[in-house]
Amino acid sequence: MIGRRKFLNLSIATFIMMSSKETYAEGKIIKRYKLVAKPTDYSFSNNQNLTNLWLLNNSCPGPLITAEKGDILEVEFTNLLGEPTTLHWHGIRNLNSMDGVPYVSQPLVETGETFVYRFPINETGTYWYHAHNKAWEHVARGLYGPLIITNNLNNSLGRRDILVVADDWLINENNQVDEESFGNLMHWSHAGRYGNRLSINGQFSPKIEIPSYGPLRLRFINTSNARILSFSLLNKNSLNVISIDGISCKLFKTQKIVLGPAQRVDLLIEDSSQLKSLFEVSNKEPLKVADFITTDLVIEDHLNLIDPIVHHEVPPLTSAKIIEIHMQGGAMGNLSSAIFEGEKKELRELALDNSKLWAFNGHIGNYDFQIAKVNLGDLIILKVWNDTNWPHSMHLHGQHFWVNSQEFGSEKRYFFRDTYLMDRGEKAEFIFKADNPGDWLFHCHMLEHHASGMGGVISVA
Ligand SMILES: [Cu+2]
Repeated sequence: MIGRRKFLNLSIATFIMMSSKETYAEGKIIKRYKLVAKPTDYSFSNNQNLTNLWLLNNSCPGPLITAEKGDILEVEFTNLLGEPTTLHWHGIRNLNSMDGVPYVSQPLVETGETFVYRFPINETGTYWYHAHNKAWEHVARGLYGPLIITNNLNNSLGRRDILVVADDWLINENNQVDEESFGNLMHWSHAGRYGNRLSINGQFSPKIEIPSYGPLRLRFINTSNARILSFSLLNKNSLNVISIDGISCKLFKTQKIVLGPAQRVDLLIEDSSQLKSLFEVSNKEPLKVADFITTDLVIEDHLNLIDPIVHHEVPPLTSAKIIEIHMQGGAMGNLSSAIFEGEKKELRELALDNSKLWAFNGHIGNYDFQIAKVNLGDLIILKVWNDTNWPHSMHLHGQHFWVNSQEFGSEKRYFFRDTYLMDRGEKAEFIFKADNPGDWLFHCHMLEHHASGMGGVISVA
């Protein structure tokens, strides 16, 4: 945990370094945004009463932030929520001081305060940003938005580059965010807080405008607190996956895409005239969640739909350092006691007194729980065993990792991603080169699980 004083010194040093354009930002374009977080009345569809959300710039999802690979992104963030928060840039291989994790890499941004996030963008892809303090509540109330990095750009995405930002809301009979369920241990010990309405791009059952023919890129982002979403277009053509968690991959086909919380997948659609509706297909009955409507005949060209593939080869693992992570806890689990704040406690006591339910290696995780300390440049294998009765969407901050997985089809293959959805009982190896210095969070992105113990810090120094 870093103290406020230490941080202030660090931020002044950072400011001096960054305000010196000659040494730091030479030849780089600084892309500037302002985000203001505050409570806002919002309409999910035309015929519904307003719902009070916590939004960035009154927008749901928050405003699209775009930059080009090689730019410096600067976001002046002002908090007018009435309680402290921070912003995390999910999937960005960030400077540690800009990663937005309270108590680890920055102090909380209090109400009325402004914090300037400023960092270089080194990779194209589909990312997102979201609140990282009490994320189980702040993200559920709407504090998130898409972040898209391209190779070249005229301040907005092309008309063939389409966002599909999905969220799962728990809305009560008064059409408001269900507040009573925040902190509900039943949710926290099971799958997390599930919603009852699915929004796409901030609307219930929207009509997504697309050009009437020609190729398209669809960028899916699952911003749900806890719900795993499966999408299909339900026509006989299979889906062409071209990117996973922001990283371009060699095109491959699949029938549906499954997205754990925080995961992203980009699809290439060969001809937009084939697109009719989008379905969520987790349940037996497919649920239509959006329609595509064609607007006009477009004769623009189709440039830049696919980012060049940067090869991220799985390195030889002979010299790798192994870190074992045994995930335990939750309902129907095998955790009877765990160490919390230096003291061994029974699970019942942990749950009732501290709302703690999940553990790594027998320790209730927290922002100040260090899973491991590794040397800069080490090749690391996190041997992760999900020894619980629930799936978990495991996210590593600060870097992507390779994981040999069966998530698309029956054959195991390596994917390079920042969030991996683990089945109950699954053992997986997360492989990464620890070449980004700092304290990096590793946690479940089912946000209620993180809040109740499923998280810790891997320090790279
Ligand atoms: Cu989890």
